[in-house]
Formats: sequence, structure tokens, C-alpha cells
Amino acid sequence: MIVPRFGDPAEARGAFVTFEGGEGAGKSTQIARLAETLRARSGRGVCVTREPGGSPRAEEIRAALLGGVAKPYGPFAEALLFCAARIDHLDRLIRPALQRGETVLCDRFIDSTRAYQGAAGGLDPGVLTALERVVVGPTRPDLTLILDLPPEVGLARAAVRGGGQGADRFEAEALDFHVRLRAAFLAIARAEPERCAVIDAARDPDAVEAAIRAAVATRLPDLLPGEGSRGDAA
Ligand code: T5A
Repeated sequence: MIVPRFGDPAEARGAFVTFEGGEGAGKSTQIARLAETLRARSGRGVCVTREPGGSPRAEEIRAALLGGVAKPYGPFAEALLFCAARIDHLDRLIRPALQRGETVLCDRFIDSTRAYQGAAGGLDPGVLTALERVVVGPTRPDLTLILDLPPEVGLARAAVRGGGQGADRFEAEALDFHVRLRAAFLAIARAEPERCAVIDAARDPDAVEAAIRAAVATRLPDLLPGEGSRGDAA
């Protein structure tokens, strides 16, 4: 019988930081900036990764999901595919990096499944909780930065970045879907304030970066020694 192997949580010495938010919120931009800062300042290794994807097999599943292959099967089947990718990503990349003491910066994780397939897609929250329990186990983020902005702004940014290639599976959803997403991420932050910090992502990239650094310095002071007094500017 195959059972999930989560490893010994006591061995996980690194820090796990996830970035969440709607389309075009600026997560990739800000992860790159924070990684550069942490590499210079924290004295720990930094692992930058993303979901869906992050390991070769999970990247294959990503291509299918963003290409819309699973859409006709509905949000439950899509959630299962996101989970299949997540299992491989956790086993191959995230848990080994944490066990080496690295800081893992991950572009999207469980909250995207809760928001996209759950709140916006209509999947029962009880199903999502059960999936998290068996797929993620104790490997929960230490800090989740929720980049918040009006969906119209994020979609316009994503369209510019896409360079006319057209919207992917989720970008192509109606505005109403993206409005529900934003509300879902903010509800997650209200429900788990110890884990989550909301960042106003509608500002210019330097202002967003400053807010993120302040949140990291306050919530995980070991990562940015000496910056803790800046306060949580989220
Ligand atoms: N998904 C994912 C689920 O449905 N369930 C799940 O469980 C998971 C894990 C992933 C899709 O999968 C869905 C969610 C997504 O739809 P993706 O391509 O990784 O697809 O999509 P996103 O994560 O949304 O990535 P994007 O690239 O669209 O957005 P980012 O990373 O948030 O934004 P970024 O940094 O690429 O910036 C977008 C553009 O805006 C500019 C950038 O230069 C870039 O051109 N920009 C700014 N412009 C002005 N002001 C700022 N502050 C700016 N910051 C960035």
C-alpha cells in the first residue's frame, strides 16, 4: 500500500513563503526581487519555484491545465490534477529544500486551489480541506503574501505581459470569476491572519517590494536581520 510520506516536520528547518493573488498581481516580479534580497541578506539558500509546476513532472501537468485540457471535466478533476502536480513538487523540490534549511519562495500554492477551484469554481470546501490534509500534510507555508489588486488592473497587466498570445485557461474566465477570486483571497487572509499578510499590489513595483520586505521582516525576522523595526506595512 502506498501512503503519503511527509517526512519528519522537526527536520524541516527552512522557511516556506508563498505568494498568492489574482492574475497579473505581480507575484513573479516580486518573488525575483525578494529572492535577490534574501540571497544577499539572509545567509541561507533560496529556492524559487511555482505552482502548478516546479518539478519536471509537475511542469507537464501545468501545460495540460493551463492549456484547458481538464476544463471539460470540471473543478474537482482540475483540483485533482493540481494536487497531482503538487505531490511531485513537494516530494522532489519543496521538502528537500526545506530539509536543507533553505528558504522556499513559491508562486502560488494551496490558497490558489482554495480560491480558483473552491470559492470561484464552486468546489466544496470540505473536499479541499481533505485534499490538503492528504497532499500537503504538515508542509504548510510559514508566511503567505497575498498580493491584492482590482482584477481589471491585474488582467490588463497579464494581457500586456502575454504580448498578444491570448489568455490562458483561467485568465479567460469572466470578470465575475476574478471578482470572486479576489474576495476569496481576502477571506483566507482574514481567517488565517497569523499566516497571511495582504499587500496592496496596485502600487508601483518599488512600493510593493517595500511592503513585502516589511512583512517578511516582521513575520520572519531571521530572514531579514535588522529590518524588523520597519513594521508590517501591508
Ligand atoms: N491555479 C494555480 C489554479 O487554478 N489552482 C491552483 O491550485 C494553482 C496552483 C497559473 C494559473 O493556474 C491557476 C492560477 C493561474 O491562473 P500562471 O501563468 O502561473 O498560471 O499565472 P499567474 O500566477 O497569475 O502569473 P502571472 O504571470 O499572470 O502573474 P504574476 O506573476 O502575478 O505577475 P507578473 O509579475 O508576471 O506581472 C505581470 C505583468 O505586470 C507587470 C510585469 O512587468 C508584467 O508585465 N507588473 C507591474 N506593472 C505595474 N505595476 C506593478 N506593481 C507591477 N508588477 C508587475
